[in-house]
Amino acid sequence: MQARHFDHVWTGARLATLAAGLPGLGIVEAGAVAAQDGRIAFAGPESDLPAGWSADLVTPCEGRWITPGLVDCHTHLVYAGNRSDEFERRLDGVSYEEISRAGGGIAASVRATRAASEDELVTASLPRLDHLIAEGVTTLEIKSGYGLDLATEAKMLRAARRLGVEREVGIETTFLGAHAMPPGMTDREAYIDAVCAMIPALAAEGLVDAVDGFCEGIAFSPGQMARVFGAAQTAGLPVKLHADQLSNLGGAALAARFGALSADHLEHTDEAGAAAMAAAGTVAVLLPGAYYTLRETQAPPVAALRRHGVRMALATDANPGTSPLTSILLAMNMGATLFRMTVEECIAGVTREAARALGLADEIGTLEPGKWCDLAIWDIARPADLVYRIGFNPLYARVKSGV
Ligand code: DI6
Ligand code: FE
Repeated sequence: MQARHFDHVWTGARLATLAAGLPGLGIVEAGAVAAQDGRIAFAGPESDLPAGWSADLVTPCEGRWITPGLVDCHTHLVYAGNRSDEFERRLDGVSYEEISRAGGGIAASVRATRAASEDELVTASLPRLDHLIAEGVTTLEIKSGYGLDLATEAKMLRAARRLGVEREVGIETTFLGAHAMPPGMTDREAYIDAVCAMIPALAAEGLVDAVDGFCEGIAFSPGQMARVFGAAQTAGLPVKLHADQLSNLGGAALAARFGALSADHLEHTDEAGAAAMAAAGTVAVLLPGAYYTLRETQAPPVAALRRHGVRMALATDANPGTSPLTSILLAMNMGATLFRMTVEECIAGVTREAARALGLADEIGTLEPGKWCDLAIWDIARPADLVYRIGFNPLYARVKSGV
């Protein structure tokens, strides 16, 4: 029998596989990973590699740790303009709502994003993307929502897709037309009609992987979001929701009712919401960057989510207003320190569970044969170092689809 030949093998590594069948992080000491045609062909104890194996390329890892490539499953990475002036005004005591009423906030980003060309959006977003990539991110989700008209939403989504061509990174796009009311428009139901009409148009262009909305007193009601979700389902698209961030409108339960991939934020979600999410298999995406920036005091109900067996992911929510955060490592630290998530939950939250939140659980998020060979290789003593340190990046190497 011919000995097995691989494209690339990483040897002498310690693996946090996150594999479903293994307890905790699925740790394998003295491990190896083998890639073939961009996918993982083997991940496990080096001694279990097939006898007589060979490879085009062998990389000795010298005891370094390998995790699945990190997944940032909730970002608003594509936008134009700069709102650090609003940050300064908030430090002077002006509230987010007052800034919003004076034409700032989301409306300021909408003006700048409408005025930018697609090329300018790509150029403005690349440094943010590069920061995530430098921390081992191999897949991220990017939302629209700073256009609020068909042409600009399409431009944002095209720019997001192009980022995945400019860099070796997987991009999932989400249409967030129901983010805020467009400047100058006051009839919410009429705008929701327009959002519902945008969905098939954008989907026909292949620009949309999922549909999201902001369900909140200052944004859209559960009834309005249900209409958007109905249009998404008609177009065959999965949904997700900014739910219960500032108040409890039953957003988590609404998301669960539509079989949402995820419900995100959840600071004000109650026991019934957690139970509904568990029953629907909807992932809880926790966003400590926004909680921190807004200096919120009510943390999401992590204990209830655990009790009900809801899967928890963590993400940056990178956006120019409430979470100017482009560090997934800092999001992990905040998940632990602010939300009391465990090290295991934080690491699973940016790998296996983040993949699940994107509907990609069969493709990425763990070190298991058949999945894309997306790896982050770390100069760390223990996995906890990824969560514990603040402002330090121990990434040694990053691999996307075996390269
Ligand atoms: N929730 C938020 O907090 C942000 N968007 C959302 O849906 C606000 C984004 C911004 O201020 O630009
Ligand atoms: Fe968000």
